Amino acid sequence: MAYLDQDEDTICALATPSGVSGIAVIRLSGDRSVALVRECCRFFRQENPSHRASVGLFRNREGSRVIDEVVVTYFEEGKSYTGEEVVEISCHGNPVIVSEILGEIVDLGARLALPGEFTFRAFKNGRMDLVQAESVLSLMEARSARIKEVAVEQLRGRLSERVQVIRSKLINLAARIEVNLDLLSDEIVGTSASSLKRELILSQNEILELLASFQSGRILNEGFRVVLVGEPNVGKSSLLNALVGEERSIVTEIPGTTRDVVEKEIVSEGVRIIFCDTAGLHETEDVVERLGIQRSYEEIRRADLVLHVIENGSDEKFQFEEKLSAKLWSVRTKSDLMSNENWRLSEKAGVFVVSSKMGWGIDQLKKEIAKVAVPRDPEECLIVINARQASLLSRSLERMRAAVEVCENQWGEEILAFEVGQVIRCLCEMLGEEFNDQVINEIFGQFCVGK
Ligand SMILES: Nc1nc2c(ncn2[C@@H]2O[C@H](COP(=O)(O)OP(=O)(O)OP(=O)(O)O)[C@@H](O)[C@H]2O)c(=O)[nH]1
Ligand SMILES: [Mg+2]
Repeated sequence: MAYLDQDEDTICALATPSGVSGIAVIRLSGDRSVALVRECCRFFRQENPSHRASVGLFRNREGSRVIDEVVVTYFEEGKSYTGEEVVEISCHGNPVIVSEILGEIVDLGARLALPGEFTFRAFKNGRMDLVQAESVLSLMEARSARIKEVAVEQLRGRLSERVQVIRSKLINLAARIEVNLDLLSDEIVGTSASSLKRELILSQNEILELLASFQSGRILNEGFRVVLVGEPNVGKSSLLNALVGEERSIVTEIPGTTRDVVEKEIVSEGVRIIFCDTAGLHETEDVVERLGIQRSYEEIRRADLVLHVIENGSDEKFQFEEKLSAKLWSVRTKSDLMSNENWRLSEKAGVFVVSSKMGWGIDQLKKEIAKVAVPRDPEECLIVINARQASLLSRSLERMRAAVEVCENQWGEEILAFEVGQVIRCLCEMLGEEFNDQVINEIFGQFCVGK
């Protein structure tokens, strides 16, 4: 698959899911789009106004047979999604009709589009940068309201703008370093060194901030893993069921009921949260239970948040052997059986007190989880959600740190100019101003055909 080699063709594809539907939309892009569609849609005029739809019959190219009644919408070059001449044909949503229409168009000389080729053309024609193109994919794959919100903002260019601002500051800085290089005056070098360093650190912090948002982005994308652990019979499975609002995990009064990891994903406050119920942790000779406990530990290592579930009134006997990278909260269950005194003490100690049986404290716990999963702040939509972008930001940060070090140690402006230049290159690569075939194939190959 090579997007860059196939530039001149007029491309076509079904833009809606295949199968039976109300309507299906077939999209064409390229400078022969209108001419090709006119061969089959005689009602469709050559001198159409842009964004105007017209209705009529789609016939085979000999004109001998009607394939369907269709609506054809024309988008002028420069005013379309791809930036090229685009025509969209809306037909009845039947795969037979779709394949007949596509067959006619391909026979007339259009080529079936590669996955994501429409978006690739939008990128190539400067309708969007690479960050925006990637946001189209995120937008289509978004499985929660929050990540969709982030993707829409990226499509509108908010993240790109932030990267451009950082880059233009660095370009300005690089220019001033060049001037210093030319002048080679000790005095100028001396006075500007401290201000250069200040500015470098400011830009470094801006890059760091963007990179740090990738952690939130990862959680938005993959979901926030909350693992329920504790001794047998303390009410872990009951708590999972109460949190997800269905009888997902088996509950009995027999200790050692849960022996495998039971997962359930919900969306709370627009954030995907994956709850994992685990086997109760204790010393046992039972082979199946031991394997289950091993899995509990594996889940603890993958967790973003561990809920240590403790039964009302009992002590926190259980100790985690290894240092946890995830957050750890204590939850006291069965509060319906709790004495007032015990309740008071637990609340004071900052642990959550819940009753799965009565539903007490469950909503509050869920809200708190959503809050820590992805904190909301005024810049909440400026979140990096793409691994390629994060890795380029991470490379920029490395070079930026090197630049600050050069500045601090006064190792010379030539090296400084080189390092700043490297940061600028990484940011250009992020926006897609520098790219290679492989990167383009990887990015657009993830799209579906027709987008
Ligand atoms: N009164 C009361 N009983 C509860 C509550 N939550 C759980 N139980 C009871 O406690 C017992 C154990 O509950 P489970 O949810 O199966 O406990 P578990 O921690 O998953 O147990 P294992 O899977 O064996 O480790 C069951 O009899 C539940 O009905 C609660 O909030 N109040
Ligand atoms: Mg259980």
